[in-house]
Amino acid sequence: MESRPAFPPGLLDTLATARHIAVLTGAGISAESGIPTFRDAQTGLWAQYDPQELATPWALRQNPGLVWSWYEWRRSLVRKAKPNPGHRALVELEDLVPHFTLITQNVDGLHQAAGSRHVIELHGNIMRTRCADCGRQVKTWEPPPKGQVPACPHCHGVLRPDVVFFGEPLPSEALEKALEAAIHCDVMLVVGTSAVVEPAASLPRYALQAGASVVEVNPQETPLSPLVHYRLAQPAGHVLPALVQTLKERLARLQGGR
Ligand code: BV8
Ligand code: ZN
Repeated sequence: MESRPAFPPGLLDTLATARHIAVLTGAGISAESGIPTFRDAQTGLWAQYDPQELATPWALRQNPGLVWSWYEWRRSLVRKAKPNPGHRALVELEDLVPHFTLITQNVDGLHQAAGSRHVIELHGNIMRTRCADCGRQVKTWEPPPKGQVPACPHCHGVLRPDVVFFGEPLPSEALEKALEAAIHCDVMLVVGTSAVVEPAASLPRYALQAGASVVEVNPQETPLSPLVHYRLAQPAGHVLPALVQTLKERLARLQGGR
């Protein structure tokens, strides 16, 4: 067994006694699955394009062909990507606590592919397509002429990925469930997010205000780092499996000891 990282004192007891653990994930948890994050310059999507320029309703209207092909490129990366040990560790964690809520900012569906059953997708899912005009979900369409966007088979409107663009509101039910979990959880794990995109970035702050212990898993510092109780400055794909395994052993000892 690889040598396990020593975890900060108190972290395991906090997790072992938690009734409700909420997890908020960002692009960083999918980095080890080969999906570029938004900010890692060397591979990040920002390097080629600025998502804030492309992931917007006006970009889709002004330059539908470019926006559509950017998403088709990203979908090709998602199709090749597999869940990594970080995603799988969260599936195991769900079975160790009485109440567990997984909230993701990611649009790649890798938590569901890993086996997580109830995933709150704050920003939609890149593998789903909907019509920007009539709003229907669309599964098949005629391939468009080069550089064009396919037309909705129902109303001939413009098709788009079923994601939340910058400047668009988040799905209200998803946001409400996420807020509910943030203010009621005992512990919030914040994994692989630069914690700047709102309103998702405010969820850990609500959890802190409500008295939860907040654990950040991120090799880099973020605006959240000074506020959290515990920081695990390692890649999620390494540290989450070790954390969950250590928690499992702690819980077994506690149950055995009872
Ligand atoms: C809204 C789907 C209101 C699309 C996404 C000022 C100017 C302009 C706008 C705003 C502004 N202030 C606030 C706003 C609003 C804006 C916003 O927050 N902008 C930010 C940039 C300032 N927010 C919005 O527009 C939201 N909507 O506010 O609507 C409204 C209300 C009513 C009516 C009308 C309007 C909508 C936000 C959602 C946007 N859509 N995604 C798509 O994917 O194409 S967000 C997109 O970016 C991702 O989904 C993700 O959420 C976000 C990127 O953030 P991260 O996930 O954190 O990824 P990032 O690369 O940044 O960080 C990765 C981290 O992982 C790093 O810290 C790295 O160190 C770490 N890491 C790397 N490897 C690992 C790792 N960690 C662990 N393990 C590793 N191995
Ligand atoms: Zn339509």
